[in-house]
Amino acid sequence: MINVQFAALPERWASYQAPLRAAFAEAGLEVDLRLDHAPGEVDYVVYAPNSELQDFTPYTRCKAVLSLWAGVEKIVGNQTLKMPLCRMVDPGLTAGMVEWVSGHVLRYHLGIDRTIRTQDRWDPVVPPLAEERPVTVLGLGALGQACAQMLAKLGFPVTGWSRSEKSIDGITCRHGEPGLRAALSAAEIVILLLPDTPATENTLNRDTLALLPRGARIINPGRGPLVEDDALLAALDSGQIGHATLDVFRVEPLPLDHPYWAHPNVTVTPHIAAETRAITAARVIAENIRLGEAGQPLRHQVDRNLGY
Ligand code: NDP
Ligand code: OXD
Repeated sequence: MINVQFAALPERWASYQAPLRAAFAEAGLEVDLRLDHAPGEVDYVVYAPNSELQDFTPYTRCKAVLSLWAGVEKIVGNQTLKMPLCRMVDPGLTAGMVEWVSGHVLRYHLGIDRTIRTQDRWDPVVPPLAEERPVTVLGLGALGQACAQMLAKLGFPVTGWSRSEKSIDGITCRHGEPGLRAALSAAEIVILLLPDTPATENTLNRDTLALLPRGARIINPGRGPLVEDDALLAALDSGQIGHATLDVFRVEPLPLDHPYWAHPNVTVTPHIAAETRAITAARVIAENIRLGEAGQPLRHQVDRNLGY
């Protein structure tokens, strides 16, 4: 019997319990899934970083912590967590992010706000074709790559930027510090899908925002610290940035007195770009436990040095 502890906000238990049990059965795993195993008897922890569990010291035989979240910045530095940590790569979450990003890119591209604002007059403005609108995706991981590929399918010339060198069909790939300038210099719409690490903090700052063509739009479903807030507000006020759609913030919920709420050229969404979906995520968790029990390498292991 494999003992699996579910450690997330209590309300998540109702939505995850049945899908996890079904996925374990489907994978041929005999699992005792509970909220309250004795820590010393737990083999795997299914984990959300906002759970009460923060001290892993008593989890002496735990073989891995399997996160339900893609972003692991809240847990990656936890010194009590000595066992492997895996982040979530879930087809349902990826599909949600692709839909959210595509929708917000098309809002900008087609000028949908202008159409809504001009319902009192016949004032035709024909949007350019997607092929005339360069788009850049910062981060070419599970989510960034899927979004970049969908945007390329829609016809946008897509540039992607990552830490390591990549080659992806239909995407112009840049990497590392020197690649950032090239990735930003023509981008009319920039999407941030980087993890929150010391190396990615303030990726968009006064200097990098200035590299963009005037009036560029920013879409951030990555993490708040990727953007230097004061620099973005200044760029919005000067017109260097035309509009920003922000889903994630340094402090969440975004405080009601934060200037983003009142800014006419900012759309705030409450960290809803993409959620882990219980049915598909449960299969990912089960597959990782199956691999662990078979002595094979776990998928999507976090590199503690890189922080993602
Ligand atoms: P991945 O780990 O799969 O991808 C991260 C990407 O960022 C990789 O391409 C990586 O490069 C790149 N990267 C990391 N550090 C740097 C750096 N210093 N310079 C350049 N590129 C860098 O993550 P996911 O795609 O799964 O998720 C991305 C983020 O999306 C999550 O970390 C999370 O913060 C956020 N998220 C937000 C959600 C929401 O609802 N708003 C939902 C889910 C996730 P390389 O490929 O070379 O490693
Ligand atoms: C995640 C998120 O990291 O929801 O999974 O932001």
